[in-house]
Amino acid sequence: MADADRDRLIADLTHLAGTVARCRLALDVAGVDGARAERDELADQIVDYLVPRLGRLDAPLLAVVGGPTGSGKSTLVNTLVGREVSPAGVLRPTTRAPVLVCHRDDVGWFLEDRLLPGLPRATGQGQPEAGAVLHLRPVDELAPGVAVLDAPDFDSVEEANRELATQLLAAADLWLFVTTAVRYADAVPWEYLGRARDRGTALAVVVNRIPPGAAGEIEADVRRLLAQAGLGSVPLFTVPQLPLVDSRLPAAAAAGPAELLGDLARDTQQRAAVVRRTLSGALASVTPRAGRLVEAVAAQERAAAELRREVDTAYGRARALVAEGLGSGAMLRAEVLQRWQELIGTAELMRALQSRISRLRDRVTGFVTGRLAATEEVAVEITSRLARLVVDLADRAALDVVTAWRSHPAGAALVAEVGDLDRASAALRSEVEAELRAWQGAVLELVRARGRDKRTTARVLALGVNSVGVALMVVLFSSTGGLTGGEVAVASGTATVSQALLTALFGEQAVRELAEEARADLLARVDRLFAAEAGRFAHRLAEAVGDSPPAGEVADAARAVERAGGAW
Ligand SMILES: Nc1nc2c(ncn2[C@@H]2O[C@H](COP(=O)(O)OP(=O)(O)OP(=O)(O)O)[C@@H](O)[C@H]2O)c(=O)[nH]1
Ligand SMILES: [Mg+2]
Repeated sequence: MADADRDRLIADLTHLAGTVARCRLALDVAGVDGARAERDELADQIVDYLVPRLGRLDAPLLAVVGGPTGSGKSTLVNTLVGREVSPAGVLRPTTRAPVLVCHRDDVGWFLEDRLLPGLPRATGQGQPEAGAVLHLRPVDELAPGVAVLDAPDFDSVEEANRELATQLLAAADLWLFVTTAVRYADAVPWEYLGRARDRGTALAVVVNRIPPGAAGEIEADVRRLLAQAGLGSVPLFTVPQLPLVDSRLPAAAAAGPAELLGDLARDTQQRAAVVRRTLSGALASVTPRAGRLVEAVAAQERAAAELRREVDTAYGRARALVAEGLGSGAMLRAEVLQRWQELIGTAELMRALQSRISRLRDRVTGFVTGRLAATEEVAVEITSRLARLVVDLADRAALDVVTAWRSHPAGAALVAEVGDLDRASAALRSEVEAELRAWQGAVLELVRARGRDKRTTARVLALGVNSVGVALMVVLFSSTGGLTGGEVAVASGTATVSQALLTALFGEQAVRELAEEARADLLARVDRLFAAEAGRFAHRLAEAVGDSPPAGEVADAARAVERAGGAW
């Protein structure tokens, strides 16, 4: 592969790892735990292994010794080196931080922290401390070219151990799987072996602590299991159960694995072949793994859409009920309407409207005197009733969403801490009132603007813009019939006189338009208020989802790697 192609592949892999790591998978949908683990493993393996390995194909081969706790991994490593480099012990688990043993000449590469860049290095000779620190042990006893890493176990009660072991195995050029005569059939190790098989990781199996005389039988059984798992060609070594000296077996007991590592150290080509094989396998595994992640991200998007739909439904319902409520007559109490009607419903006023403007001015004096209090009363009435309706419906919508989210697998966690989310926000009432006052102002503006010709303007001014505006609101709130002209005559007395007043001023068609405009404006304002209320839920969701990339972005990043990796 040409350098430029390799650089391209490295850049695309780096981009993919970043994209993968940003996938939050925050919503609890079915299978999300597995998807989260797979996301971490994929991002880690790219950063920990693929990128540094592609960057330096000739770097020392890393053999990671992994397996269940107490299987004798540390004992085997000590035996291979010929002295104690990683303490073995009776407490389970013993090894809690990875210990990497290599020839002195190779330590530079591992110190560079290109490989496993997230793990800080420690080079002291003391007892390794627990934690995600890579302890480096440069020695003369191992040949240059091959490093051995004693990993924490992957089946212990320590979750940190398991995660670290998984991460280390994904960084291995070669995996030395250590198990024992007693435990080789355990389930967990076979899951890991299956993963190594799927990713094409170079692998050798060591069965430790074989009782005298049982080697043949156990070896045959393990081979059978390996073949069943599609790992029939994997090298298999058996190590007899022997007394230990200084935490080590006699060197001859581990001759098989020692020879394997020795050969790799000696033979550059063989070493390069192992590296290539694992690297190709890991690279080939990226596409299907990223594909599964894309699926998981898409499932998150579907869940988010479902949750958003619940919000839309609840607030859509609230909006419809407001629209319905406007024409139901519920916004104005009968006695308020009554006073308003008494004021404007006089035959005298209607006659005055028909008369010349100078006469009108003279004849509406009584109306003008009474009008201030009555218009104010109607305006206040509308504001408070409507505000209550909007807030009540917002309360109900909020509770509806919380209830719906609670019963949705992905929503429950989002409303676990419900706070004040199950009711309208505290500031809503004053916001609604302010918005309604603004709307009333806009209605007056509408009325004022309608008086296009001089005559109408003069009449509107003579009656008072406020009164005409209130007449319009009354028409609007008395009955939806107010919008359809003629039928309204029988619908409501107050609306009728208001309508008559307005019709006398503007004409029937213009009244209809005015009412429609005022109604649309009001509903638009209510929509904005509800949108802000619904926004609180959208915010919760957005907080959980964060800047998680969309499925398409992950798919694109994966495709780029697939294209760039094709030449490999
Ligand atoms: N007699 C004998 N004891 C062994 C042998 N292999 C391991 N042991 C003992 O088994 C125990 C576990 O060995 P370790 O090498 O610490 O096992 P490990 O796989 O590194 O365990 P963790 O670090 O906990 O994952 C120790 O007490 C060892 O002394 C062996 O071949 N013979
Ligand atoms: Mg150990």
